Amino acid sequence: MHNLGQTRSSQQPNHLLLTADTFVSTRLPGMKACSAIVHAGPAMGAKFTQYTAEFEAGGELGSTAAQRFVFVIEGAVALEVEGQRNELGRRGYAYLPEGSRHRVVAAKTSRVAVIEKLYQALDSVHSPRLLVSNEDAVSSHPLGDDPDLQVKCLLPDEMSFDFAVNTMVYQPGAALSMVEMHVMEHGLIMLEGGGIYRLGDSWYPVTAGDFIWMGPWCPQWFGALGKVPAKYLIYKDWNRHPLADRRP
Ligand code: UGY
Ligand code: MN
Repeated sequence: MHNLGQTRSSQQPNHLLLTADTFVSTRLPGMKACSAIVHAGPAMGAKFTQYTAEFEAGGELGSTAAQRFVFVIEGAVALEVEGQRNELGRRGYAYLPEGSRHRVVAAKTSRVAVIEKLYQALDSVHSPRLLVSNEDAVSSHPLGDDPDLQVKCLLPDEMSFDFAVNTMVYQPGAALSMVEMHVMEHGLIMLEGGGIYRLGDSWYPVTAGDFIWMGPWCPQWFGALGKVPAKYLIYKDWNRHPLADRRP
């Protein structure tokens, strides 16, 4: 089906919506039986890269020079790092510090959200350690005073981390209480349900499988529609001075 050239995908200067019908797979160096749908990266102005890795059973990610965060959307992978083997099932995730030699090998056909960012060190703060966990093990808290909008912070609340990754779950009808405009950029994967995302001056219907990039200060608001909760995984740069990456 060619849909006569129609798609919900949209590329704008301060935001990007990518829907599954426009995904194109590519192979990144070192990948074996695995391909990447690259959603965001420096080529479009982002200071991080995010891709969905699609593994065949036994497939493997390549290495990275950056910090890496992986979240298992579907399937299961083995993470080999620091002489240990960790099984990551659905909603399992890991933070891998810059320079940590590791392997991510799929136990079966799997889809994994991968976020990579060059680390911005702080004087007198130790860089973060390896972290392996599962979203199910993290407790949630309401955003503001709305119990129908629950947030889970997957990384510890420590200055050493220069980015955050959270999940957000909206009960049907729940919405952000304000239009946010902030210095941080976002990479977002819709995991379940859907609704309406305001990005800049446009309102987009969005659903599970969509990816959104929001640049710094991009006006943003979301309201959940439908009969099931809407859930997304969201990245933001965090804990660093706005001039931190402008040092000559
Ligand atoms: O963390 C955030 O900035 C989040 N509330 N943004 C969003 O959901 N678009
Ligand atoms: Mn935000």
